[in-house]
Amino acid sequence: MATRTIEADPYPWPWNGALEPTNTALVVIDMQTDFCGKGGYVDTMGYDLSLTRAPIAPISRVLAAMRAKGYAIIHTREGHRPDLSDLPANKRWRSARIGAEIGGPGPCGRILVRGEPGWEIIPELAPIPGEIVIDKPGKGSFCATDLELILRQRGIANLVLTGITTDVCVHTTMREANDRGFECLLLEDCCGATDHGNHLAAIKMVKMQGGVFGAVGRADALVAGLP
Ligand code: C5J
Repeated sequence: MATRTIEADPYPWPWNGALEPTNTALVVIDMQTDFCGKGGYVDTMGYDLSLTRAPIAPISRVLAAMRAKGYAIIHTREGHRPDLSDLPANKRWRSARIGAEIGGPGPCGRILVRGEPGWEIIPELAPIPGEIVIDKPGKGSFCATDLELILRQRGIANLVLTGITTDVCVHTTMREANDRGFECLLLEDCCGATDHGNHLAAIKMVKMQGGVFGAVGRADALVAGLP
């Protein structure tokens, strides 16, 4: 089998050169209005939306390239049931303390509640028919979801990770995936955090110890190297 890798740091990715449309998925994490749109959760907390909106254009390019080549595309959405039965009391309390109570009313409907306008994936990156959408109550995409089952059924070994926020949901997902044996590539320009220093620190953490959670690449290198 031909060896195919993508330019990445600290090693050409994936580790074994086994990059194929059939064994690799793109994961687009939480590109919802609540995290990058006016009136959403992150905006209500007072963070700079330009930081979480910066990855929209690079993700669009990666999405188009991977769709065209037949790769599996997986979108995730963080959110809770309307009755809030899956919302831990401490998560609700912390969000209330900062003035953006999960489940409470906001300009985009009830904050981080499934079915509300703020919870929807932004139109620029909306899933198309046939793509997988994972609804998750937490930060990681594997906790309380069927993501692992779906990946194993499809024979997916490699995950390209994009989305927001770098230091929270993207990092938690990368750590969960890495511990399960998936080979992860985080695209740094396809991620963003509510604090730029945290974004940079999260990228640096991946690259420690020879790639402790996988490797870090960029959208253009991925698109250029995709088989
Ligand atoms: C956060 C996320 N930051 N999608 N969620 O609460 O990273």
